[in-house]
Amino acid sequence: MQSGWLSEEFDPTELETSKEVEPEAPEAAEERSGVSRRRFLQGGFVAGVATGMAASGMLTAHQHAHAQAAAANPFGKNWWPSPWGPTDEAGASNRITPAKVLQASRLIKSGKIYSLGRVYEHGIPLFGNRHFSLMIPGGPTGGPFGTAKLMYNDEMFSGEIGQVGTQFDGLGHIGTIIGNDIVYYNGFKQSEVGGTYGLQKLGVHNVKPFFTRGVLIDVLALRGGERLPIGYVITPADVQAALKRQGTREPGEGDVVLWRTGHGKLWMKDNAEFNKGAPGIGVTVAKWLIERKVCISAVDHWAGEAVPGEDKDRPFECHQWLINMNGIHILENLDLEKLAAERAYEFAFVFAPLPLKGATGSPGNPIAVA
Ligand code: UVW
Repeated sequence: MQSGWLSEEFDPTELETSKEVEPEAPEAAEERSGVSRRRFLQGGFVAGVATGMAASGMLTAHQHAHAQAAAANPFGKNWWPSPWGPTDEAGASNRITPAKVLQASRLIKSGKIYSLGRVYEHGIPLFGNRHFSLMIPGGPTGGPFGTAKLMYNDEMFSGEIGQVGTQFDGLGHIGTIIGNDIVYYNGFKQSEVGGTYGLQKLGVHNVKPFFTRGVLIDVLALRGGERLPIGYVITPADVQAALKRQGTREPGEGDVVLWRTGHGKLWMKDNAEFNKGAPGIGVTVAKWLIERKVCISAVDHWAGEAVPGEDKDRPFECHQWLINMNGIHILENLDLEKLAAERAYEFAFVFAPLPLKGATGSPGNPIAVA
């Protein structure tokens, strides 16, 4: 890892806690034990401290309960409140400021629009048992109306509307079990988030529209071949080399990073191979994105990250680091081939998630304007 790859500035352990969720005690345990904050991030350390202190009688029952709850947090430490306060539900979309919009608009040189979304249709690859169905009832659905004999068609749709095809992951999509609860972005608990007819908190309708700088990082062009192999984890060295090769400035605050792996070439050509796994970022590069305060990490396949990733026992862990802990969205199943072919590495990125109340994500057609 290069020095500065994960700077001292980013550390979710620095965040204060405010919501009433069990694992709030590690600070206290930490102070008592004199253990450095950073070491709490290291696997197994918290559990060891809690158990050790309890065994030696150093903790009261209450303290012990808290320390055990902290031990149950797979990340060892709370990640809330968010940088936008304890009630925020918009996450990194808050980074799209008027200044950011103006900066992005200056990247438009030719006015060429690249459509990055996939067509939603029968036969697209789907994750697990998700489904997609669109039918036209009636054929035609209704009419005729009036003497001019107007006829019309509607469509009937069913499916996980925010989680099929080109999909934008909202902040209610991913949670982490801590003790007896599931904890989401900004410390919201399952009891606050859950809702039969849509999430009560963190629904995708809370996300602000994106008009910002987009940066394509073409790792496939760097590494060569038809596509990166399944399970290939993009390294920090890959990122730096790809940016250098392209002559592209590093991503910064509020930017969208789009990763080209080539895995998307399998889309509807070999769905079985497509769904087997994916190349992509691992937690190391996810932390680099967090450090740079980007607002979306986007990719040309279903998984959003490498599958399997850096740690095979922690599948989809980038989803936790980005969405759950830092409010950074993941955008999946983009078609990045045209951007790559025309070497459009930097552009204005535009996407407005559908304001589907209480949904976990959104379909849509993001565009790049170069
Ligand atoms: C999961 O991570 C479960 O889903 P997706 O990759 O579609 O966001």
